[in-house]
Parts: sequence; C-alpha cells; structure tokens
Amino acid sequence: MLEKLLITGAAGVVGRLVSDKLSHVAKSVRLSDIAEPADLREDEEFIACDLGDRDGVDRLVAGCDGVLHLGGVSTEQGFGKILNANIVGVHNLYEAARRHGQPRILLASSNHVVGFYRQDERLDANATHRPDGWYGVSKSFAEAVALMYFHKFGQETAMVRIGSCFPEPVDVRMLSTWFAPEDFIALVERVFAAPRLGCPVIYGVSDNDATWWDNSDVAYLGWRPRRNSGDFAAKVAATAAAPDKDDPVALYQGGKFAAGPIIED
Ligand code: NAI
Ligand code: 15L
Repeated sequence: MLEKLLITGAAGVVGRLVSDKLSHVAKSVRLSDIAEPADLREDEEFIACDLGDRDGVDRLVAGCDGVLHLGGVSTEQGFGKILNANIVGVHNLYEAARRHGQPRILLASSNHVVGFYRQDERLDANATHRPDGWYGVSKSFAEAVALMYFHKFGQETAMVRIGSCFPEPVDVRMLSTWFAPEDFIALVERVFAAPRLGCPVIYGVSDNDATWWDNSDVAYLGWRPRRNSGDFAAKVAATAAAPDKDDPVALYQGGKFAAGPIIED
C-alpha cells in the first residue's frame, strides 16, 4: 500500500468520482487542483496549486510515493490554456518526481491521442499516435515525457488512454468508449500494487460489448474491468439520436473532437 497518494485535478469530474474511494490504495491522500473540490471534507488534505507553477508542483509531489495525475485541460481549447496546464504542467510534474524519489505515476492520457483512427479499426498499445486536436497533441506530449523519464531514469508511469469516464454512457459512441468509474478505481489499485509496472499504454475502457481497443499487452497487471456499457444500450437508443454514418462523430474514434476547429486564444 502507498504511504501518500497525490491526486491532481481532484475537483474535476473523475477526481470527484474516485478520490474518496482509494483508501485501499494509499494510507493517505493529498488532493490538489486550482479550484477547491466542492465536497471537500475537513479531514482531507487539499493544496491549491496551478500545474504551471514549478515550485508549487515541487512542493505538491514532495512526500508522495504515488501520483494520480488527473489535472489539466480536459477538452479542446486554445493553445495558450493547453500549454500551461498540459505541457508546462507535465514538465513540472516529471521534474518534481525526479527530485522526489520517482513516485509511480498514473497519467490520465486520452483516447484523443489516437482520435483520428476510424471506428472500424482495432488498436493496441503500438498504434502510432493520430491526435485529433491540440488537446490530443498535449496528451501525446505527456506520453512522450513519460517514456523519456522511463528510459532515462526508470520512472514508472501507467499511460492510461481514458475513453469516456462518466457515471454512465449517454450516446452511441460512448457504448464503445465508456470507462466505468469502478473499473478505473480497480485499475488505479492494480497500477500502484503491481510489483513491476514499466511504462505501458493502457486503454481506459470497461468490458463493453463494443470495443476498439486491445489491452492484452498489460495482462500482467491482472486488471479485469467488470462493467459493460451494453447494460445501457437500450437507454442510449431511447434517449440519444444515432448520428449519420458520415458524421465524424460516427467515423472517427475521437468523435466530435476530430471534426472540431482550431480554437484561437
Ligand atoms: P475535468 O476537466 O473535469 O478535471 C480536470 C481538473 O484539472 C479540473 O478540476 C481543473 O480545475 C484542473 N485543472 C485545469 N487546469 C489546471 C491547472 N493549470 N492547474 C491545476 N489544475 C488544473 O476533467 P476530468 O473529466 O475529470 O478528466 C480528468 C483527467 O482525465 C484529465 O486529464 C482529462 O484530460 C483525462 N481524461 C478524461 C476523460 C473522461 O472521460 N473524463 C477521457 C480522457 C481523458
Ligand atoms: C476526453 O479526453 C475528455 O477529457 C472527456 O471530457 C471526454 O470528451 C472524453 O475524452 C471522450 O472522448 O468521450
């Protein structure tokens, strides 16, 4: 079990879904974000920090033996916003980790690293990157940083290309990309408990009937997602319109991100 797990991005969607459910992973948890989580309890340690603040990130990482790195810009945005949180922030995190005993890192990467593959293609960990916007490029950068620190210093990282981590799938694409929060929690446990991690790509996805991604390269982690988006298929069919087959939402794995414009700062 970890002594202290740092969770960045703790006030975000995923942070709020998982951060109070990791008592089997770490004896204590340090939460951080630029914004204070709405439901912060008095007994929780919270440190406000902008990931672009090098010294602040250094202080955050000190004393932690694991990092769940969720913080940063999570949608397509102008390059300036992405640069601070997802590029400078990742640099600051890995430099702090190098200075503070190389805590194992679970990096929240994204399916948008490979968003320009078609939905009829099947990908494994070796798929060449095809980012679908600046957000996807920033996650591609983060994976490159993780690999560089692994090969140079032995820093271990799980590069988790999350599909869609929300309480339930709400549209047709999410029937393939859905990552149930409880499957994410199970993955966090395996990543920090595994005797050897390395620096693998892991597709963050549940055991859905429909799937684009193959995780056989990380069978050694012993992680078994249990949830299946198929349980929601009838609800999705009743509530979400099926997109036209030529709509980018139905064509590319990245869905609407692949069709989006460049956002100017
Ligand atoms: P979110 O946008 O709800 O949460 C991200 C958090 O990062 C926010 O609370 C925000 O305040 C914080 N943040 C933004 N800029 C920051 C900065 N400069 N310094 C410190 N904190 C900053 O995103 P969500 O959905 O919780 O995702 C968590 C992580 O997982 C993100 O890195 C996202 O890119 C990644 N991801 C999430 C997916 C999902 O389906 N929810 C899918 C693929 C990747
Ligand atoms: C992501 O990377 C985003 O952070 C999340 O908000 C969703 O849009 C998700 O991908 C997705 O592709 O569904």
